[in-house]
Amino acid sequence: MDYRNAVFFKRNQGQFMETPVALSDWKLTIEGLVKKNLTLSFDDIRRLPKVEIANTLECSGNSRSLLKEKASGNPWTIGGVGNAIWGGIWLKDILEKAGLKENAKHVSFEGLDKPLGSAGIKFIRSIPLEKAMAATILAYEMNGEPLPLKHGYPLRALALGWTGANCVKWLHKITVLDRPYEGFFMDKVYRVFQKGEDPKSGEVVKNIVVKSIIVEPLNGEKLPAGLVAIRGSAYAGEAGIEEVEVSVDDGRTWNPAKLIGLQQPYAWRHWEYLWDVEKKGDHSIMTRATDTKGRRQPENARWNVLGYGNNGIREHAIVVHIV
Ligand SMILES: Nc1nc2c(c(=O)[nH]1)N[C@H]1C(S)=C(S)[C@@H](COP(=O)(O)O)O[C@H]1N2
Ligand SMILES: [Mo]
Repeated sequence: MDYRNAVFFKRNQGQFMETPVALSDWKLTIEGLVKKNLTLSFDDIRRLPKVEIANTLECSGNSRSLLKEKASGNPWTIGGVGNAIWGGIWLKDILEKAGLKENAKHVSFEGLDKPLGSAGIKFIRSIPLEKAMAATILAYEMNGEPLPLKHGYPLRALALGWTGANCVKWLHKITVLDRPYEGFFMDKVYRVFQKGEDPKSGEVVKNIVVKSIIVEPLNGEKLPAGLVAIRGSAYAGEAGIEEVEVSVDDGRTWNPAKLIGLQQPYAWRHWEYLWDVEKKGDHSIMTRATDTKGRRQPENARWNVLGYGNNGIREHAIVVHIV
């Protein structure tokens, strides 16, 4: 497997698929508020116009465990994010083939994976029709290889620039609805709410928010004085990255990092800052990204019960020891 696919984070609310479905048995159905139900084979999908696009996928709860106040959920630090070039088709093309009824407003996705636990709740998610028509693909390739089993073979949805929960894997059924799908994974989780509030009253987590992460050096690393290469990624969901700045003096001064590679919507951008350090002892390193819509990371994250969308500058600071 391509090494980038091998190291890409994986996350599942249900059971992981253990064995790939035989392509000859696999079908994608499109039903609900459409003029004509469709059943497509994998070959039918492959015959549609192909799109290749770079897109960052981040778990809604990534960085949750960096919050100062504990939040419930999988204790991610910064590893719940990855970027790949995905190949597939525009969802719009098949929705147009099926034809939308006038009251069509949302599109739900269901995978082949079995639910976890005795409640038997399937991971079914819906997105607004507008997003489905404008910027959602169904991917069958990842970095030039067939979509790996752990990432949804043979086909997954990718609502471009939106968090992982909006991107159903092992896709086999699409239903067009007149309202958001109702169920545990829509109503109880992936919503931003405070203690004592009804989860369903909270906003649904959609767009990935602007964030920068440091991947080199590591938090707590001991380094000799001299030139230290500080490197990482920055991403902003539907927007591109305009600027990344680095502070090595606890936020008193900020220095622009060099951005590496292309500026594109949906895709992350690598960056680098070469720091010349002589002073021995502990130093904090912080970064802040600004996206192409002028939004910048906040000093601290906005806390919520399930710890979604942590993009705080201070939460992502690291400390290195210069020896
Ligand atoms: N069918 C299905 N799709 C799913 C999930 C799931 O449990 N079942 N989990 C979602 C969540 S929460 C995330 S973060 C992403 C992770 O995608 P990855 O495993 O390819 O990184 O898949 C999403 N799609
Ligand atoms: Mo997730």
